[in-house]
Parts: sequence; C-alpha cells; structure tokens
Amino acid sequence: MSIENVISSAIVRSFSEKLLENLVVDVAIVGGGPSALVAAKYMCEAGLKVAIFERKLAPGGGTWGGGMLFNEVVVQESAVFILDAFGIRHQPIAGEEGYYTLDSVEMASALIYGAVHAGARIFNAMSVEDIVFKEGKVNGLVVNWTPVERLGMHVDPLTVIADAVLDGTGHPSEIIRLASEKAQIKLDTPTGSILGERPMWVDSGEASTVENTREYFPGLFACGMSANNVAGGYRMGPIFGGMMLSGHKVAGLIIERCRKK
Ligand code: 48H
Repeated sequence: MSIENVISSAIVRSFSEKLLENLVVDVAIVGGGPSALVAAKYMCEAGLKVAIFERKLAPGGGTWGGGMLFNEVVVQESAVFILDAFGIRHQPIAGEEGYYTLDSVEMASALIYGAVHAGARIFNAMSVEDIVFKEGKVNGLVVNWTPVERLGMHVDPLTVIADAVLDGTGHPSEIIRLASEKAQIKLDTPTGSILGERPMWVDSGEASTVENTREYFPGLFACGMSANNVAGGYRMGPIFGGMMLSGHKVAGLIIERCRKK
C-alpha cells in the first residue's frame, strides 16, 4: 500500500470509529467554550461519556481574545482551584486582593487539553442545528458540518443520542432558544421563556452566571453565558471565574442526575 493511501485510510478509519463511538453518549455538549470545557473535564472524571460539538475549527470560545484582543483575562479567587486543576498559571493583580490575570491563549489551550485528556471527545467544525425531541423529552442533538451550514447546502444531518444535553453556546443560548421556539417547551424561568441578557454589571453577572446554571427542561441544561442569557443575568466582560464555576456546577448537577438514573 502506498503511504498516501496509508495516511488517508488511517484517518478515515480512525475518525469513523471515533464518531461511531460517540453517536450515543451520556452527555452531549453544544459549544466548546470555557464553561463547557470545564464541565466536560469534571464529568469525564466522574466516569461519564462526554462529547462536545463545536462549530468553529478551534474550541475555546471567547477565551482566546482576552479583553478587546489584549490576550489576558481576569479570574477571581473562588475559581483558582479550577485554574490549578487545569495547570493554568496566574498572577495576582497588584493592590487588588483576590483577583488574578492570566494569558488567555494559555487558558484556552489548557482547557481544551484538560477536557480531552480527561476523556471528552471534541468534534470541531460541527454545528448543532436541532435537537432530538421525543415524547416530551430532549433526547439528543442533530449535527451537521459547519461548512454545510455556512454555505447553506441542502444536506441532511446526523443525530447524537444523549441522556443529557448541555447548552454551552454562549450569549445566544442557541439550543435552549431552539427548544423553546421549535419544540415549544416551557423553560424553568419565571415566564417559561428566555429572559435575555442584561447590560454590564461585573459582580452581579459573575454571581448570576453560577446561580442561573441549571436544568431548564428535563434533559436540557445550560451553563456559562447561555445560562445567564436564559435567566436574564447581567454581562461581566473579560472575567472568567463565573464561566469556570458554572462549568463546575453543571458537571455536579449532571453527574447527580446520571447517577440517579
Ligand atoms: C456548535 C456552537 C453552536 C452550535 C455556538 O461563548 P463561549 O465562550 O461560551 P461560555 O459561555 O463558556 O463563555 C462565555 C465567554 O466566552 C464570554 O463570552 C464572556 C465571559 N462574555 C462576557 C461579556 O460581557 O461579553 O463559547 C461558545 C461556543 C463557541 O465556541 C461557539 O462557536 C459554539 O459555542 N457554538 N457550536 N453548534 N449551534 N453555537
């Protein structure tokens, strides 16, 4: 066999095995932002089978760009245990006890590496375009290649079946929105619908991101900015402790739910 054919066959075989193994999972995560990557690591460490579907070529979401493309972010003391778990270095901010700066490129790459090495499978350049919704329950995801989505090609998708679906799509809460509008489900919010993100208020937004992290409909969870948008929390700018704590919290909720089943 020529080396050209060895390379191509090995890639096709290996990828097919990976995809086949992940067509039924415990947790299907939409979006590979910081909250989802943290959640993935902790859920994998608890023995759950986790797959992440990320629209872009590079997972990491809004981490890479730091604040206005200055590639540094801020994290507060309460989330330092998560930085340590991923081996992300951080420096105290002089004169501001309990706050740290860190390199956003180191953070993004370490979160990806940590999630993958804990056992999460990341499928990049794949977009989630719908949910599987049977007998009043969210049962999984409907996925397609991002280039197919971007070019508007008329190509039917494939499905991934999951016990729990986690919306980690950030500001737009794409999956919860889709479920709310298309499956017409009533969410666990005061109105039953998405309340919408509010303007900037750092401390409130950081706290509410964690508070708003929960199961919004049986089998459908939200973390990070998605949770904040669903439940009407304030935004917080380039501080990432809330995102990571949200990932840690949702991992605990999903682990508990899967254990009960
Ligand atoms: C596949 C999808 C789909 C889809 C979206 O926005 P993210 O970084 O997510 P979070 O919530 O973990 O972090 C939020 C943080 O980055 C942020 O924006 C902050 C702190 N903002 C504060 C402020 O004031 O603005 O990542 C979401 C990921 C992205 O990589 C998307 O490409 C991906 O989800 N995604 N992937 N299918 N339908 N929708």
